Amino acid sequence: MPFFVPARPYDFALDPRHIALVVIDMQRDFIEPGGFGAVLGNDVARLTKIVPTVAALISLFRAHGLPVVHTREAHRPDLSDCPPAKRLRGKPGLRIGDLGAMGRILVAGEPGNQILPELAPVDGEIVVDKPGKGMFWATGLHETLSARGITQLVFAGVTTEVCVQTSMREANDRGYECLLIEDATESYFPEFKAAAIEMIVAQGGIVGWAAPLADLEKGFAEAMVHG
Ligand code: TIU
Repeated sequence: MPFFVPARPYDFALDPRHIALVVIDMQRDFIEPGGFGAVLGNDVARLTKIVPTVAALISLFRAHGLPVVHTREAHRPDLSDCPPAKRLRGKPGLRIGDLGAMGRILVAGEPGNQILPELAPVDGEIVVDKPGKGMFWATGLHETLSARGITQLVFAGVTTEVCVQTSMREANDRGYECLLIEDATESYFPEFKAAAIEMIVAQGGIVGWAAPLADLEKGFAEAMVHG
């Protein structure tokens, strides 16, 4: 049975039969020193603080037997899926594919490309390597989710205004209802995180809904009590 989660801009009607959690790019590349996030000039330390909240969110979905999707921003070792326009952007010390402190930057299979051990996928969960910022571009994920009857997505991960927001917008255009868990996402720029959330919920939820994890937990707990 659907139940309501207190959210902005208004309560989110969550249907456990049709929902999945999507955890965006909680990989070492963005969260530990020496990865892609750091070579772009960012202070990666501020992203680590959401790890316990993301872990609790994953646990909530697992406890209810609900699907969990993990994405990684990852390129093939031959970089055939990395357009020069992406690889050559800016003036980083190391570029995508170069050898860094955690192996080749943003390349599938390298140590830096692994999801943090605290948040590691378990058997049966969907793991998507995506060459772009959005999770649907060149991944086949829409077909996978559609085959399972998924029409609602709860979002977490990094970074709020880049891969999370892009994925939410892609999901929006494909007909999914999207709920962002505010304290389970983070940006290198606090003002961009705040602005991204405001953009998502503005105009009657033009991209989707937003709520803290506690309100999602409350929604699940009340649904359990009332059957
Ligand atoms: N740079 C930045 O904020 N993000 C990315 O490059 N990728 C993701 O957000 N995953």
